Amino acid sequence: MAFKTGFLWGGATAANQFEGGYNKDGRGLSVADLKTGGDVNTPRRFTSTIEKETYYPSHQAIDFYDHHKADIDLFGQMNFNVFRMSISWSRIFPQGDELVPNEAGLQFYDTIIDELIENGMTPLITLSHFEIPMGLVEKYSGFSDRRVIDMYVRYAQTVMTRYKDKVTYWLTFNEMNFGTMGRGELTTLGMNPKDEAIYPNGQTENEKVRFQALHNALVASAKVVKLGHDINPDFKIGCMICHITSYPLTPNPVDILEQKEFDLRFTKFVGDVQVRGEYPSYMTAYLKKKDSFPVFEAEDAAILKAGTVDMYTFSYYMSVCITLDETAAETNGNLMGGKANPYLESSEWGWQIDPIGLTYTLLDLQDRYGLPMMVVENGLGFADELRPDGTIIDDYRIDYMRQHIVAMDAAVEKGVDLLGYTMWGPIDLISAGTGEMKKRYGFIYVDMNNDGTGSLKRYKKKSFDWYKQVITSNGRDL
Ligand code: P53
Repeated sequence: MAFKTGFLWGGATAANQFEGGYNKDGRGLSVADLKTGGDVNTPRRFTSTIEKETYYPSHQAIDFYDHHKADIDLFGQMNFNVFRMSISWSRIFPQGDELVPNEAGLQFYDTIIDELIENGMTPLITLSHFEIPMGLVEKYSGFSDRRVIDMYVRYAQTVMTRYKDKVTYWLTFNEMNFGTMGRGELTTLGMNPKDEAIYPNGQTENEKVRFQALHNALVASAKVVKLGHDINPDFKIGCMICHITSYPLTPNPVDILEQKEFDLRFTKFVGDVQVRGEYPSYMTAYLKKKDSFPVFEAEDAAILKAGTVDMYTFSYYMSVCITLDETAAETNGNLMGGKANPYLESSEWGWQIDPIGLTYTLLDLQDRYGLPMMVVENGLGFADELRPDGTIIDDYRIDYMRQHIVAMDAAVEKGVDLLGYTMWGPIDLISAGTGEMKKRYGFIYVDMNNDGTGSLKRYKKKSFDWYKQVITSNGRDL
């Protein structure tokens, strides 16, 4: 096994899927608080106000807000030395455009960060994980208004300064590359939800505005990287990309080219800007041709150049096949699209399980950027069964993770500089894609149903002790 000493092992979460306490301590509404529950067949809806009879999973989530001490203790029992979490922006700036932060919100994170450190974990903090204060959505249409850049910077400055001696690892935006599709526009960019009502299903009628908002968010991200380095030169600040690894379905050159374009435009573009500090020519040409190239203010090119990231982090769950053949089979229920790979099996949610694809991806990224990397999400969503005796036998999850850890090891042996691994959802939490509870990733089972009912009691799954052993042996004992 090749993992370096001090390799970071842990788990990853996001405030809106995990915390709950949505109206505690003066917290303002975030865009995530207006997304309804759903399931693999029922898409989540966004409602412009809170409907009385409707279930919104983020409000309670799994109530980490009231369980944090015991939950963090459990992570400590598995010997985590890193814990990825996001700060809920609207807990700190309830409307988003205040000049002074909400002290009670900050105190909540003071407690959490101290508990993590006491339990042996270094925090890895995402500043915006699929959410933005609703105040900024309503008043400014989110990042489509340039003024929101300064509000994001003020928020980042507040928390980076407060935690400068406690937190070293920061990510500016989660899976920002969703902004290139008609998907991330609401959750990450905070564009006016009315647009989503008019243009459902990610149609691209407002593509030009969306790419302007994405540009503004890229400028905001770069400003915060620079600012973070001024606050503490030891900070390690990363991009976070949803790495949908893709293969051409056939050796037909038209499929090869189609896959290349998908990979560049969706998977690589945002990371290219954040790592290299400028727009790649393939995207500039593509956007100009479609008249969607964003307006650059005079200082933007210099800001992007000055704010390049220290590390490349990404989520890796699956791979997809790309082809021009529209009749090719899809995998069931995969909200990502992409075609089925005859050599791979899929999860119940249509995500194709591909450990070798992780070795391939790490090599590809090492070759492209040469930066230290972290796999900050990976895991298997599964409808686990809680047996009457209180056990959960999740051998399938152990298998999935074992194979992906072997795949990371193979990449490290081939020269990849890998800093750590935070698997997704060490404790069961709300699914981002479907809003349901049934799609579980954790080592810790949470007794809760899709409609939010349940005791919220925590149970250790079989994988709990397995992961502990993996960490204790630094990835040797799998
Ligand atoms: P869920 C789609 C494809 C890949 C990653 O996803 C994705 C998504 C969004 O559904 O998001 C990341 O919960 C995201 C997490 C999310 C996790 O993957 O849909 O950063 O917030 O929970 C898993 O199964």
